[in-house]
Amino acid sequence: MGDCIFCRIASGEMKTPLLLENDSVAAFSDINPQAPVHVLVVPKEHVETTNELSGKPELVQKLFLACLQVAEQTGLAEDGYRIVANCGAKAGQSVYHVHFHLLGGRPMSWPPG
Ligand code: DGP
Repeated sequence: MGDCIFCRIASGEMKTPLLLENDSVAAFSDINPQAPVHVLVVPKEHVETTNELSGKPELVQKLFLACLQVAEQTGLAEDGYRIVANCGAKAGQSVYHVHFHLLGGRPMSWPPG
């Protein structure tokens, strides 16, 4: 997917500091942070939405474990954090390359707007 911004970041084509990288997953800070720590965890392969993850359980595991690892790395694990995945237009997904938002460093209310 040549025009996908997250493909370009995850592949290293677009220079963005990565907080975590392995064979399948990359993590980097959100360009428009909604919390003191706001990291996006993405697969290296182009997958559009969480719907398409249903046939990829190993990738789901890797993505989730990467979220937990970044939570540890960034000091969020002890105080708490939120993991969010927006799927589709009604959820407000704006980049159609699966990503988990890892948010923390401030109190958060529930439910979200
Ligand atoms: P969502 O609404 O769930 O699709 O969130 C997409 C997020 O991606 C949004 O919080 C802003 C972030 N984002 C968009 N373009 C870029 C980019 O080029 N670099 C980084 N680091 N984040 C981006």
